Amino acid sequence: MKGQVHYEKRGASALLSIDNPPVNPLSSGVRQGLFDGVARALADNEVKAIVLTGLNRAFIAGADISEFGAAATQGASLNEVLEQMESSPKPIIAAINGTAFGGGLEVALCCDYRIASSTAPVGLPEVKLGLLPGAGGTQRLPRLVGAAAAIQAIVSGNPIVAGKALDMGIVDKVVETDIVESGLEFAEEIISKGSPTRKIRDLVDKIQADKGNTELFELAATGLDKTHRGQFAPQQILKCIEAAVNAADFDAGMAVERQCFSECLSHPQREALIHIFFAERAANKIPGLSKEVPLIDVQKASIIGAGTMGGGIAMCFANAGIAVLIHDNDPDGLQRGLKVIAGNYARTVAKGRLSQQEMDSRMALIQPAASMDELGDADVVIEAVYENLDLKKEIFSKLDTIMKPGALLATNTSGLDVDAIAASTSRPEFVCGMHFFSPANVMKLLEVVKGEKSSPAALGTAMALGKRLGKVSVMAGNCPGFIGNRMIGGYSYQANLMILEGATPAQIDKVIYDFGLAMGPFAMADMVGLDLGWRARKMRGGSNEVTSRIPDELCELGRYGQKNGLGYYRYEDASRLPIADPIADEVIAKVSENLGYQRKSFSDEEILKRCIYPLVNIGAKLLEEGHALRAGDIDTVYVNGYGFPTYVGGPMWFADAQGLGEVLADIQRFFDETGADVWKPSALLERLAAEGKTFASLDG
Ligand code: 3H9
Repeated sequence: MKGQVHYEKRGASALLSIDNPPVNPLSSGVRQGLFDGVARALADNEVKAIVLTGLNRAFIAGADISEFGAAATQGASLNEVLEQMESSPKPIIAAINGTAFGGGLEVALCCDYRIASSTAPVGLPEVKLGLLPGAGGTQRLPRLVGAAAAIQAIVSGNPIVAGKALDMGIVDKVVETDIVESGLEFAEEIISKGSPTRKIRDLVDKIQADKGNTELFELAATGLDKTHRGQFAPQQILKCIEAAVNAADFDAGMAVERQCFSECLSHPQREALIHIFFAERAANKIPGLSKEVPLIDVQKASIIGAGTMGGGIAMCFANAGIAVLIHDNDPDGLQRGLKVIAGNYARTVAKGRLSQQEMDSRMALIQPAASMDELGDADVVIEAVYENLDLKKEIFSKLDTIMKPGALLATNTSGLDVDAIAASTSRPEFVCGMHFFSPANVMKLLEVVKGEKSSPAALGTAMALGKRLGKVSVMAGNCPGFIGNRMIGGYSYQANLMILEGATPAQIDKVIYDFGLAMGPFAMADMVGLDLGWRARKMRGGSNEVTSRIPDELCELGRYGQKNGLGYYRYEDASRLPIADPIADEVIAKVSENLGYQRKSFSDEEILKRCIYPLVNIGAKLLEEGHALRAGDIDTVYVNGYGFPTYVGGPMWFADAQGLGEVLADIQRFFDETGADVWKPSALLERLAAEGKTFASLDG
């Protein structure tokens, strides 16, 4: 176990500097180093105060997440460290240099004073990992800020900027100057006052004020149904904060926290959420893509297409401070697109989430280009026109003549052949896919699509750009639909088949909603508009797909979805709430009978398997083919791009949790019953099931 805390005597203070790069989690070496450092300072009569800070970019990022669920770790436990700090007769000053999250803030809350650099965020984000602050955070924060503010901070898990932390009373001082020197000066002041200590556990005023306020907790619990539906940890957080207010004393509250923390720790949601935390970071690491590859320095971007996607992508660049030119071959469309962008920003300003000044500077970064020829000087161009391969090829052959040498040429296609697009240029090595999800300025996911000839520089640049734009980027191979859309086809098809076989849209949607998605496939179809697909099919001269028959019939009857209040459901007035409609159900039953289906009833379990297992089987095929690099990449795509519940961990993690033997048995049964290609078991799934392994075991 490596010592990860440096000890230095500076005047009458001991300076303890945590050094566990890059973000100083509380690994065993840090815990032991803190314990030893504080013990040494306490034993030294010349030391009158202790200053604690972090080297690197964080103060402390929290407990070491990789240790959860692992074998028992060495050295002092976090509780031993915190008890020693809190009982220290010499004052301890946290000099918060950077991120202080989770256990990191809890360490600071055991110090007597906290000063923070103005750029340092603090917070208790454990809920995002299916946990709760388990080192006294649920007991100390309410004593400092009151129960309502503590609920807001801990249940949301959101970062709190230093200035706000000062206003809330979490930190005592915010400094613009060197944090270590400021911490030492602060310590001198405290020493000059006789080194008084100040323990949060002894503060009672705030929690006294909340005693008996049952309404606060009842309201908060009701709110969780909206903000944290289906999640375990938030309920436990409320229990702990209620104990902070109502338990007999601090130690009794701590006992409740310990119990609730351990229940969260052993809950499957915790494992799933931590899986996603590491999967999102692993997705960014591309085997064979060396750090030495020189990337394109992106200062300026260009976008072709000012529709919903192009506009959203332009906003992503402007939000990241990158100048962007946007072109559309329809001048009116370009003006409309700019108006939509301005409208989007204005709504954010109206909600108080963006200042007018910030909106103005972002709008100034987005400039229209009347002609494609103006785009050539950009370091990256992203084509975002509608899905037509010939049109995209034509645009890329023109871009080839316009764009400066060494620029990245990316297509935002959601599933077309990137190699065919690249082949229309003389520089396919600079071409790749950058598939944003709609609305592009909101959705976190970016699929970076590797063409056969895409160079490491092009791919590395696209991945790095994704990070700059605040996206979670996943590399996908060039196959129809890439990762996400290739898989979703199986899900939608099965849902549409089941309503022919006897299920109702409301039953299927409820199963999917209860599973944790925001809405089921039919509520979603109504929202998008049934007429879009219907018109497209008509233009192609109709479709032979049996699953098109119901939406076609609904459209023939003038039921286009939410837009005219009738679709698979009916909608009252301007409400978006889907109401099951016997008339639509009758239409469905009639189409199905005309097609010769014997309608049957479905259990919720069967519906869930029919919807989710195609994702698993196709996901396994993507892994087999190498079009997805890791099972965790697929899960990352699904939680960030398709609203799959994070606390289930993504489709591949979900399958692992069911047991791959069980999953395979169901897939095999569906295949035997239907012979449908989607159910032909993937060879990888068969191998893993036979070996008793999981998809996660492939990722190491
Ligand atoms: C907790 O504290 C429980 C306690 O209440 C009670 C205990 C009893 N541990 O994100 P990045 C790694 S729960 C281990 O790319 P950024 C990360 O995997 C914890 N490793 O950088 C990555 O590794 P790699 C509560 C961690 O600058 C590298 O550091 N705390 C941890 O974009 C860089 O990370 C949290 O939930 C960790 N705690 O963002 C905070 N944190 O390079 C979780 C990071 O090998 N962390 N790593 O891929 C974060 O939110 C972000 O990582 C942070 C930095 C904002 C800190």
